[in-house]
Amino acid sequence: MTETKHNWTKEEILEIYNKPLMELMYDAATIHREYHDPLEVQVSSLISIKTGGCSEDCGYCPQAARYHTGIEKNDLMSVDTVKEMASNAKESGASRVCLGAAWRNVENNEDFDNVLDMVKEVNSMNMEVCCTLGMLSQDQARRLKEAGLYAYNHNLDSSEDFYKEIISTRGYDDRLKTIEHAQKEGIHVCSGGIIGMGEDENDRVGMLYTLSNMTPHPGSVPINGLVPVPGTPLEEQKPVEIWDMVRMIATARIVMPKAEVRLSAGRQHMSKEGQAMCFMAGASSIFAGDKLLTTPNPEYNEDMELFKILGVKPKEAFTAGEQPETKASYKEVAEEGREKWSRPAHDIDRNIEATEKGKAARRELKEEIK
Ligand code: SAM
Ligand code: DTB
Ligand code: SF4
Repeated sequence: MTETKHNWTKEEILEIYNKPLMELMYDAATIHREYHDPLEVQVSSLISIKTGGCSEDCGYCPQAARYHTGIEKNDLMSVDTVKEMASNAKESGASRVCLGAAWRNVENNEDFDNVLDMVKEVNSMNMEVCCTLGMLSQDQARRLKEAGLYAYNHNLDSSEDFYKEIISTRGYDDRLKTIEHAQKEGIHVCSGGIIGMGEDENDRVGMLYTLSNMTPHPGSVPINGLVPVPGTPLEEQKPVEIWDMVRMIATARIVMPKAEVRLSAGRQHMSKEGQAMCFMAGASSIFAGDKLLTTPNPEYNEDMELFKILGVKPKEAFTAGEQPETKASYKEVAEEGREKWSRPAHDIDRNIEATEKGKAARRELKEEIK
């Protein structure tokens, strides 16, 4: 078996990324077969438990309150609704549920208590539970783990350099700190990013460099193609070329052989053939269901048709790790004081412009209502 390596250099990763595509796909497919059953695909279902109204300025995100994207701010979903949605997802073949909240970071409040109950309930349905709630303190990670959390999604999104051109309200170091908090509690880390935001190949490689030098490697690595949402600063970006998606997936597969490499956002614009190439190049997981968090995703029937054509089937839960045990102590808050997160607050012209446009659009709406 090819050894798992944690000291990749950027040069080595760049060389892999730039191999002739046919060679790159073959190498990735070979490694994929060493570590995984290529006929199994992990199916993960996203539930947006708290949508919109987010304080951050992430340039790609339709849920940032400051942009005018038409996404309404909702309250936290009820535990019962989450249970029902998870049960439907399980019936459709999903082995993992990912609960997403449009938060900068977790606060120790009633909403977080409810999220912990959601985790406990979905874990008791024998599904892998993942959360993506923003930044987490060590004690919050401990409570999530004790509630029964299997994985935590926290994306690096891009290289450290390019990150600064996309987000000004949160820092890369804080993202890394949150990942460390999850890892310390024995929670599987899910971390990847987005391509198609205007980054160059060095940024893509830079992100894979940071991820592939973590010990252990993230358990899953979502590769998202940017969904360019009107009203966001990145609204005019062209959908990423399928060849770039294949290259990114194949490179992730080679440098992190054990990870589930997830073909994530952007499938709505991909042909069946394009997606098949991504699976051939080492993708081993998808988000299924006709909605991601707020944007469309292929219909369930379309995915099942593709699985049939390719001869693949959904993966069982807990094949890469044990099911966590829920402990009553998840209800106890141990930490004193609040974690301090950085706020770099540099200017990003594109984000400032989109914010101004958002303000103007809201003023116009108010006038119309009067
Ligand atoms: N608020 C939390 C956070 O930022 O960590 C969790 C939710 S956030 C929406 C989760 C991830 O979704 C982001 O890190 C980003 O990688 C991805 N994402 C958001 N908007 C996207 C878009 N328009 N296209 C592709 N991926 C997107
Ligand atoms: C991830 O890497 N991609 C998912 C999940 N983790 C949370 C989210 C994609 C969001 C796409 C834009 C939207 O639907 O709002
Ligand atoms: Fe908020 Fe997360 Fe969207 Fe950034 S990516 S605006 S933190 S929901």
